[in-house]
Parts: sequence; structure tokens; C-alpha cells
Amino acid sequence: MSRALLSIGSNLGDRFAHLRAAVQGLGDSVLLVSGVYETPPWGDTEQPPYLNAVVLALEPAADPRAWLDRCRSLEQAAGRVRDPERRFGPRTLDVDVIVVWGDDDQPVLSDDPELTLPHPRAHERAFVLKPWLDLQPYAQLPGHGWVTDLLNSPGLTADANAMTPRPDLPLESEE
Ligand code: A4P
Ligand code: MG
Repeated sequence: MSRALLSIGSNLGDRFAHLRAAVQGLGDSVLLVSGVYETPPWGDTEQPPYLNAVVLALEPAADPRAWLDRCRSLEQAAGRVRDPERRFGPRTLDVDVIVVWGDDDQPVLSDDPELTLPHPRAHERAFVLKPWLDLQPYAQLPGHGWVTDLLNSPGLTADANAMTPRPDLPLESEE
């Protein structure tokens, strides 16, 4: 059995429809879905704002690699086109694997560039940490401590405050 925290984001096309399709595509694996936030673009600021959310998902047999494959197929279904010149550029749908917990409930650690776990930039990203904290107030990001402490750190408070909750765009009903 394995659980995974996945982040979903979109800033091209019908953003909410892309997030909804991702949750639907995860089907019965979905345990919890966060609220949706509107977030200023991170990394490459010359692009439209994103909608972001996180999903906690469960699969009886999924190994970490299977989660990455699922993320990629959800991105493909959203018609995502990768621009090799623009790493953090706009996209219809980005699905990243943030943390995977194995059978023993312990987080899987990996420095494989194809699937680094936990996600190597998760600790810098309020758009991942804030919706995660909403789902799990006692969440810990392996190697980085309590998610609530990360969000309250000087580097992240401004980003967290710049996020706008979008209760008008509920994903929960898609479970
Ligand atoms: N990879 C390694 N580890 C992982 C992991 N844990 N999860 C590899 C997912 N992928 C992982 O990813 C690039 C490579 O990382 C892949 O070969 C994969 O095997 P990608 O999905 O092909 O490309 P990407 O998503 O453009 O790159 P990356 O580095 O994942 O971009 P990010 O970091 O996801 O940034 N601003 C806001 N507000 N909200 C956003 O959602 N997203 C991005 C994308 C930029 N700015 C944003 C947002
Ligand atoms: Mg990605």
C-alpha cells in the first residue's frame, strides 16, 4: 500500500476544468482534496496566475514510480506541451509527486533525478504547503520539519499571504 501527496496546478486554458479532470482521473485513489487557491506565478513571473491544490491519494500497490507515471498521464490528458526553453513556464496542468509513504507509513526518500522524493522544491513553495496544511495540520515534510513552521518562515509568509482562497471553485465534490 502506498499513499502520496500530489500537487496540481494550472495556468493555461480552463484552469479549474484541468484541476477537476486531474482529481477525476485519480478516481477511487483520492482520499482528500484541498481547497483551490489562486497563486502568483513562482519561478518564472511573466505568466498568468495559477490555480493550485493538493490531493492525498492511496493505492494498494503503487510504488513511487507508478505515482509519477500517473502524474504524467494526467498531464498528457490535459494536453500539456513542454517548452524546453522555459522550465517554470505556463502549463495546462502540472502534477508533481510531493511525498510518498510506503507500506510502513514511512516517507520514501530518493535522490533519483527522474523522481526525487520528497519533491526537491516543495519546501520553498507556499502553493504546495498551504493547501497541504489545510488537509493535515500536523503534516511534516521529510527533511524539512513541520509544514506549519515552513509556512511561517520569513521566506514564505509573503508568498502564503499572496495566495487567494477560491471557495467558489470546490474540488471536494469530485471525489
Ligand atoms: N521529477 C523529479 N522528481 C519529481 C517529483 N517528485 N515529481 C522530474 C514530479 N517530477 C519529478 O518535471 C521535470 C522533471 O522532474 C521530470 O523529468 C520528472 O521526472 P516536468 O513535470 O517534466 O517539468 P516541470 O513541471 O516543468 O518541471 P518542474 O521542475 O516539475 O517544474 P515545477 O517545479 O513543477 O514548476 N507557480 C505557481 N504559483 N504554481 C505552480 O503550480 N508550477 C511551476 C512548475 C512553476 N511556477 C508555479 C507553479
Ligand atoms: Mg512537474
